Amino acid sequence: MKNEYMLSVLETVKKRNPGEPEFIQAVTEVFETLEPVIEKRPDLVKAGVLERLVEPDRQIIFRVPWVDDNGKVQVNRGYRIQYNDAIGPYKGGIRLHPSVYMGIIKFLGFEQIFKNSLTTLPMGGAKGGSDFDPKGKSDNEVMRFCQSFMSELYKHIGKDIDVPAGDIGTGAREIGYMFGMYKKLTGEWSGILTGKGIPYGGSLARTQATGYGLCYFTDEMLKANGKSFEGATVLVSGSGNVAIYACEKATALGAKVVAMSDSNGYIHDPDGIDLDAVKQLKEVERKRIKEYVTTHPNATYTEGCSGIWTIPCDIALPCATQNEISKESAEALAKNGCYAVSEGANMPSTPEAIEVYFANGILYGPAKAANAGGVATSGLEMSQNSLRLSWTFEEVDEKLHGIMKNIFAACDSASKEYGMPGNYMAGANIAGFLKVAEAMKAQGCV
Ligand code: NDP
Ligand code: 2IT
Repeated sequence: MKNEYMLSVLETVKKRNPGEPEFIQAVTEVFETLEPVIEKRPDLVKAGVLERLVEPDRQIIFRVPWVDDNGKVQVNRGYRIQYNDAIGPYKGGIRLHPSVYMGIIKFLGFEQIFKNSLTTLPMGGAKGGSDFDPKGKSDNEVMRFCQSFMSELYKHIGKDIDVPAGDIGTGAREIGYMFGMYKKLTGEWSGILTGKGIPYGGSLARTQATGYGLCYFTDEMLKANGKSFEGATVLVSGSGNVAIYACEKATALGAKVVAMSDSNGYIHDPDGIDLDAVKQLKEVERKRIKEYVTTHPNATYTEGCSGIWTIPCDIALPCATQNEISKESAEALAKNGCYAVSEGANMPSTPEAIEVYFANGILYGPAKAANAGGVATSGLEMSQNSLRLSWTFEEVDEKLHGIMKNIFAACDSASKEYGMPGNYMAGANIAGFLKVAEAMKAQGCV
């Protein structure tokens, strides 16, 4: 990046956010691809759009005390960053993981602004979470934590203000407990969370949406470049919500998924992953992925996460967490002939890994575009709640499919318009940015 104005804004971001490398990484990536836009648009410079975009509207930090099963008080830290509401109410998930701190919530909230813009639905950007670890906790402990978390969060959210949802560690169980507490505290039934259970206002296909949407986007990207899922060998990292439904849809589109993982290690099943077995282990029994090999003798289990990327494949779908593909892992993928990497997780590729993709002509589907199907379907859940209607699975899935096709088309056309054909990362950042920037400019200096 050579633009002096952009370099100076980035310098301020670095000074104001010390010790938050993930946030700096996310902002740097977006800035690098926006250079040609900013050079064409002095009006956006004058309106201070970049300076305003990198500074969240507000950042809320709160204490979350709860009582464990031994009667001992535990204290976690809760976060909600309401980043930008230029195009709609704040929207974004809640991450529950011991690694959570301000820098992670901030990078996720920043990316969410552009992702939500790409969906074409009216949603601003936000993210929240806590350093609480649901793993190994009883249902009652999880419930007490969720109730305590909501007893502060409820003051800051609302169906036309801010609508949280799931992310790592927050699934249907956690959303249910949080929703119940909101209702009790306010005496109001309101669609203030998405990813709700089907009996109480959830949308059919929301559970599948991120993984399915990832495959719909990837399918468009592959087809535009003369490739397809049909007969392809695929790696999927993670074995949570996004990974499971990415595996399901990739398989339905004719691919063979041969590996999945969790934070301890990965399984390699050359016969193709038996997804029912993974669902039983992860969704029902909440066990570790290594248990898979006890019932599948042809499969192997290896400790450690990064080794999964050394398995030969055609397509890699990282669906676990940020920075899970390093430069070395990207080089291993390239060496083994992988021709596409498409991101279900948020920011799973390091900047060095992305350079390796481009240097080797690997098709790259960036997270903001490729995993936008989850939040898009959350937007459809909000619409259904407002209409007091429920659409069928097929109706929601068809709308999701259409949205993902449009997102690919928007990324493709912006990449061409700004002279970087095939660079869908630049296309996603530019297309997502322009809509928010126009809205911010039109609304004046607020
Ligand atoms: P889940 O909690 O359902 O699953 C997370 C999976 O990733 C688990 O297999 C988990 O393993 C693994 N994982 C988590 N942290 C790490 C880590 N530090 N190192 C290695 N593996 C890890 O979460 P989701 O499937 O919902 O989320 C996965 C990714 O997708 C995240 O990046 C999330 O932000 C992103 N995303 C999610 C959306 C959604 O709708 N849920 C929408 C868009 C993006 P273990 O069980 O061992 O912790
Ligand atoms: O990263 C994401 O887009 C999500 N975790 C989903 C957010 C949402 O509001 O559905």
